[in-house]
Amino acid sequence: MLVRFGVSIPRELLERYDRMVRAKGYTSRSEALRDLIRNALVEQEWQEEREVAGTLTLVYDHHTGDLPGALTGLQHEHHHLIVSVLHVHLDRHTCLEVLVVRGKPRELRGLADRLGSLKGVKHSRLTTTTLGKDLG
Ligand code: NI
Repeated sequence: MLVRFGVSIPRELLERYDRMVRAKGYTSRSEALRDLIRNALVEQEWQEEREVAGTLTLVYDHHTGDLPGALTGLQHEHHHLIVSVLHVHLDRHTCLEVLVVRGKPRELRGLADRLGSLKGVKHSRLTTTTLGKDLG
């Protein structure tokens, strides 16, 4: 069920908002506002330690020491947080791995920090998203 409500907003702020709405290709202010609200709610889920989902992307050199063994060991240790793993060989030395993760934000951030700080990991990024409950 949709509900309408009025919003008071400074004119200049609304003009900037409308430009952003057009630039992003939204068909209406409302649709863009719904997405802004959902983003804020997902951010709150991560602050409130609710169960969330995410992806952890790692780019690493698999010839560095026993990095592949260390990564595998840590992933087994945290198997309850890892739903799926995609591995791509980017070139002769470099791997890209995407882990789909699910759990409490503190645990997922901890896992991301441990994997991302291993020697030979060139870049890591945790993308924070949601299990999608209660977002309309
Ligand atoms: Ni590889």
